[in-house]
Amino acid sequence: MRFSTIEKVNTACRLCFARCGIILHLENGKIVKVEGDSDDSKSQGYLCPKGRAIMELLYAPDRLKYPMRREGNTWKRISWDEALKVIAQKLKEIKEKYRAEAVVIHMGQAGVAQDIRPLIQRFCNVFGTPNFSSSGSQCHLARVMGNVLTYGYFPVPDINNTKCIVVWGSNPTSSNPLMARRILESQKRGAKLIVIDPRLTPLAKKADFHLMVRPGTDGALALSILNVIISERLYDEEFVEEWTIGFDKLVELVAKYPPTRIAEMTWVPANIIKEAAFVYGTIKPACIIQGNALEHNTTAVQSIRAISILQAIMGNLDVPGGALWTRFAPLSDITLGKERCSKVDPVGAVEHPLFNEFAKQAQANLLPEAILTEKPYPIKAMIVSGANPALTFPNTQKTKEALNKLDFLVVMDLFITETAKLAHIVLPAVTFLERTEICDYGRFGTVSRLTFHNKVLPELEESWSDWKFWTELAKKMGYREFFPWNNIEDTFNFQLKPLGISVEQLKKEPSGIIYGNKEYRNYEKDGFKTPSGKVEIYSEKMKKYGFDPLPVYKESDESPVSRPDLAEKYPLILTSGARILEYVHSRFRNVPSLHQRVPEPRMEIHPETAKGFGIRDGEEVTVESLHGSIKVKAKLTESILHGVVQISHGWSEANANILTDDEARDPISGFPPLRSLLCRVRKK
Ligand SMILES: Nc1nc2c(c(=O)[nH]1)N[C@H]1C(S)=C(S)[C@@H](COP(=O)(O)OP(=O)(O)OC[C@H]3O[C@@H](n4cnc5c(=O)[nH]c(N)nc54)[C@H](O)[C@@H]3O)O[C@H]1N2
Ligand SMILES: Nc1nc2c(c(=O)[nH]1)N[C@H]1C(S)=C(S)[C@@H](COP(=O)(O)OP(=O)(O)OC[C@H]3O[C@@H](n4cnc5c(=O)[nH]c(N)nc54)[C@H](O)[C@@H]3O)O[C@H]1N2
Ligand code: SF4
Ligand SMILES: [Mo]
Repeated sequence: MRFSTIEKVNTACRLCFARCGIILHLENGKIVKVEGDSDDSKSQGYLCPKGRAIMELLYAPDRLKYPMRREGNTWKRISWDEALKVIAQKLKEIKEKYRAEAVVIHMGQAGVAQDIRPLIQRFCNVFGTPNFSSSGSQCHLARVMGNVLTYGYFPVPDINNTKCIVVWGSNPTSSNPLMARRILESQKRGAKLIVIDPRLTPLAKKADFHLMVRPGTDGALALSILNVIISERLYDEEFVEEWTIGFDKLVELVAKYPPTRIAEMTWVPANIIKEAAFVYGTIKPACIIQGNALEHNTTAVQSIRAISILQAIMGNLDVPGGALWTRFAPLSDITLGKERCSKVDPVGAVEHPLFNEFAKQAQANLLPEAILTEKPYPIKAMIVSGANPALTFPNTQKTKEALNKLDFLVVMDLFITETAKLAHIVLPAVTFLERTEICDYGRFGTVSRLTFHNKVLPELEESWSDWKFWTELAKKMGYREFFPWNNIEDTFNFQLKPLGISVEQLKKEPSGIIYGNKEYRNYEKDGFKTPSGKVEIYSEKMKKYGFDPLPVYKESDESPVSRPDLAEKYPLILTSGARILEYVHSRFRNVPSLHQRVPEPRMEIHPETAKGFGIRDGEEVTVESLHGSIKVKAKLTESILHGVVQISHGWSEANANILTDDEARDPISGFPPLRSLLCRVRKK
């Protein structure tokens, strides 16, 4: 690709879901400046520190530039052809000796997700392994399950048009700054703001109500709010009558959750539960932002179901300002899941059959155990694409042991990560600026938009896009008939067919095409997409799978209430993984400007709690859980509940997942309790 001396290119930053508009200044094909695009309607010129560091990321000296093979402790450069040959041969050998399911392909949360996931699933289906897995095992799918089981879709909160916003277990100021900004703008227009979080987040500081909930007790809190709303008859009686099943049983269930009793359990004062419930119950429309924190405990799906039911009985489903039903673009399904899906169960299907029905993939949190025990069958090889399980999976010790046990591990990444260090082969990936992508903005509100993002820069040295790797590997394996595409645009054209447009047409629309306008109350046409066509407060499907059909609350497996015996020795509650604006999970610790801003991990602890252990601010302490221990510096802050500590994940020097558990999972989703464990701290 050639460029004139100075050129400006408009595109979107895809380092996080906010996707801010950016303008790149290119000089002789090299980016010399990145600025926020003030004409972008979503971001209006905003760039977070990560966006401002794009050049550092792109031109990082330690970026992988060519495939490498590990020989003992050193890496040897190899050609792509050799890499593909070795991988194809190994996969075939393993398939012959142990069957196809002995190969696992895990895809992480990196930018690979949107268009590459179905391509990797296609590869798995052609190869014959049911063991495709993804970061969906720790992210998003438990929320999808809770909402879909209740009313058949996963809603988008209509923040811009609402009168009341509940931010529940989410901190968009760090995780999606554009969303945080929209929340504050909506508040300025008069919307009430309720934040439910054990930490005093920036939004909590500005909220009308901040419910500082004990981690893991959100389900009980939701039932208590329902108790107030039902006993005060604040709910939408007409909607409940016409569109729900099981309301009478809910009335019985929530009677056991009066704020006076639940205050003790959740640590939220009873008057605050009551007042917040009253505000939420009397202001319409209202929407709830359901955060990732809700998924990381052993009662995840049921808690999310209780919250879903709350927004349903208030009549807030699919109304302007409520919980919108938006669709993704109807692209052709390229996974071959219907035609060629393996008959063998993926890992985790027996333990979490409902997750398997929803996700049709392996439950990644069970992979390390399966690799180590060879149950339900031997697993011998793994390809990891855009993930760093050595830092992001629960129970790092077990995860690393399992990765080490594999006969063959391939990692495709931008850098030598903690996971790549364990690989036999590493493959150099490209950044979002060095590849062509289609982005679906269907989940961003009332307009469903699909955009095309052209490749801005050539691939760095011998790095390849994930698309190229999977397509070339497929060809090397002899699967050309299933991977007939010569370039990514061919694949896109195939996917775009149901929309009746081509890549060429999409390219001509810099702000994308709108493929669906929002209509409200979709359920009035053909009912809810649940077995009964109604909102299932009582779910026969849950019952069929052996779960409680009502959104019952169960204490976390490790908590001062469920295990007072353990709490004597481990008196603190650990929640991990609060997002840091500068980093995405384990990424960017090697980017100097970001590292300078947040140079080291910290354990957040309330000064009162710290005092009890004689711990000073900045002092290095040992944190111990039942699963492991790490050393980390303490950060004393009034912004966290007394008795709770928080450690963000993704740091190799103080890896929070050494403390987390892979065994006590939410039975419905298989999600791990990353936000609700017991721990203790002591001076180093
Ligand atoms: N900068 C940055 N942005 C990101 C990411 C990143 O790593 N970095 N990751 C992306 C991904 S994959 C995801 S899933 C999202 C997640 O983003 P969000 O959904 O916003 O979730 P988190 O930031 O993980 O956690 C939000 C809040 O939950 C609180 N919390 C902890 N435990 C509990 C609990 O038991 N109950 C309640 N109610 N609150 C609790 C924490 O104090 C924290 O403030 O962010 C995305 N955006
Ligand atoms: N304790 C604790 N653990 C957690 C969480 C928590 O809250 N607490 N959150 C969980 C959640 S919600 C999630 S989503 C997971 C995320 O888990 P992972 O997906 O494992 O997280 P990342 O560290 O973002 O790993 C992504 C890797 O992909 C690489 N990469 C970036 N772009 C590309 C690309 O285009 N192609 C390829 N091949 N590679 C690329 C990056 O360099 C990085 O190494 O972590 C989970 N782990
Ligand atoms: S918030 Fe930051 S990382 Fe996310 S899209 Fe915007 S500039 Fe990029
Ligand atoms: Mo996530």
